[in-house]
Order: sequence, then structure tokens, then C-alpha cells
Amino acid sequence: MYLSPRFRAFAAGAALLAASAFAQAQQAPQGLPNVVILATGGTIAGAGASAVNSATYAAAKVGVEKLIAGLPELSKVANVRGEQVFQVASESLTNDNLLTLAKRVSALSKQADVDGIVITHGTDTLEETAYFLTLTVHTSKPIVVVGSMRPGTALSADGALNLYDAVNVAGSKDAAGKGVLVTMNDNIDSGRDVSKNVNIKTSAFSSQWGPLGMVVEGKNYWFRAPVKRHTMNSEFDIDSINALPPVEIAMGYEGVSSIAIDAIAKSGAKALIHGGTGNGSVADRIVPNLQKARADGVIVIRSSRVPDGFVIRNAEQPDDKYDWVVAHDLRPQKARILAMVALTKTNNTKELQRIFWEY
Ligand code: DAS
Repeated sequence: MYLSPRFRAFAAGAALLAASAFAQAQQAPQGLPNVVILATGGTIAGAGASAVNSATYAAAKVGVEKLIAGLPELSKVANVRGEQVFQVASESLTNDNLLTLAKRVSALSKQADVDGIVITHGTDTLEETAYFLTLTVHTSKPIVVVGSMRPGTALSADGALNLYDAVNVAGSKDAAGKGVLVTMNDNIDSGRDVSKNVNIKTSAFSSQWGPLGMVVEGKNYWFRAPVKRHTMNSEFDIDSINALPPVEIAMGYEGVSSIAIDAIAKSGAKALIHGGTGNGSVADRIVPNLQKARADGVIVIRSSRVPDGFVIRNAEQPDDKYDWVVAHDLRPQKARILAMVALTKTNNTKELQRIFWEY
């Protein structure tokens, strides 16, 4: 049968269109949640020289597209797309990086075509970013921060399963409204509570109050929910925060001097977190230095270097008398995050103490 060249061209074009529509349909199976992965660097994007290098490697080397391409299983659980926000080791992230990331998360969370967000992140400061996001991003959509303790090139690397879990949770309706979450080593932890407690094991992350649940083979198992204020119930909103006030940390230890406290007090810091011994104890000889810092307008917040428990107000020190704040169960690095956020709204110590009880 004779077909004119024009018809043949038309038929070929139509066939191409049909093929690409079919491929599109294959690529984005209907009914899957839309999950955006924001990549910032860290070990989960790391690479080592050999498979036995589980601890010696370069962080922040692998781009987000490669992370996604390296995990084809993701396409069965969500329609995933990636954005490379930074490519850094998390110990080097700055306050400005934190603001940029949180504002991007906030913007994406408002998009109707985004059901959940995953942030791949270095593990060193993951707990601080997760807490900052839970304090300031107004969404009930799942936001999941994830890292890995070993690079993808290592034997028994943990990044792939951590990322698979994170995308599963981020695409899960039952993960909504639980604040920012962290999926590491099969656990689902609260971004507020979780900390890195071991510097070289895949079981590094834990919360003293326990995980919220677990994710196993793509299914979430929940056992508790957060009680502290977060996300939609937070009085802080990243969309109206454009700078974070400087807050520094001084640790307590046997033989401590006032060098760090005096330097911080003179640095223009708006608050000083004291990571004290025991229940936030302060060596007698440096109490006057903290009192002077307070008199000069610096907010003094007592935390503890002891990982678990919580600082009891007016126990080790007369906080009412000195007009100091206690950090409740927050470790110094988390107390600093809350202090920076709180100080964007108030420097009233009674208000600040309320905020430390509630968040
Ligand atoms: N340097 C660490 C970081 O980027 C590597 C990691 O554990 O992710 O936090």
C-alpha cells in the first residue's frame, strides 16, 4: 500500500509520541507519592578508596542524581526527584546554609505536587539541622533527614537502606504531623530528640526517649508520637526568619577556666550555652564570669555535657536569682539551635524559659 512521505512522517511522529507517553507512564507509575530529595553532602554522598574503607573516605563527593540512580528500588515506592542544595561535610555547614536549606524545604512543602521531602545530610550535625527544621518549617507533610555512617563504596554500606527508608517514610501518609523525622539504622527518630552518640558505628543515632518507631522493608511501625511543639504548632516560621543571632557554647570540665566564657561574653554573642558537668553544674570560680555576662546582656543557658537526663531549674544553681535559663533535656548543640530560633522573637528570660519547656 502506498503511503505518502507526509503520512509516513506523521505516522512516525505519532508512534514516537505514543512510545514516550508509554515510557512516561512507566517511569511515573500512578498513585505513587511525589518525594523530593534535597542533597547537602556528607558520608551518604561519600566515597572511599576501597571497599574496606568504612571509616577513611571523602565525604560529599557523589551528586544527588547519582544517589538516586544508584537506588532503582526508589522508583517503586515514590516518584523521586533530586536537588543538590550543597555538597559539603556537615561539620562545615553555616547558619546561612541552615536558613537556605530550611527556606527551600518550606517552599517545596507548599507545593501541591510534593508529598514529602528527604534531606540527605552529613551525620556530624544532622541532629542540629533536623531540630532546626522541626522548629521552623510549617508543614504537616513528612520531612525526613537521613545520612549514613559508611560511604556507599564500603562493605555493608548503610546509606542505601537509610535512603530507601527515608523515601518510604517521606511518602507515607502515616508519617504526617509527627515533626521532622530521622531514619537511620531501621529506626524512625524524632528530629528533636535524636543525637549522634557513636562516631563510627551504623547504630550511631539514638534518642534518650526512644525512637518514634521503625521502618522495615518499606513499612512503618509507630510506637509513640512527639509531645513537644513542632512544625505546624511552632510559633517560629522560617519564612519570617532571615538571620540567626550568634549563640556560642562553653563546656564545663575539671579545672575549667573562664577564658572561653569571657571571650564569648565579649564576642557579641546574644546567648551563651554552658555545657556544664553533671546536672548543669558550674564551677564556683566561673559563676561570677557568667553573672557578668548576664549583666552585660548575654542570655545564659545552663545545659549539660552529660548526654541524657535533663537540667533541673534552681537545683545546681539559683537560676531565678541569677536570671539564667535551663535547657531542659537539650544537649548544648541542640540548646544552641533553640536559643538562636527563640532569640529571633524574644530575649525575655521568662519567655525563653517557657520556650525551652515547650519545644
Ligand atoms: N564529616 C561527616 C559529615 O559530613 C561525614 C558523615 O558522617 O556524614 O557530617
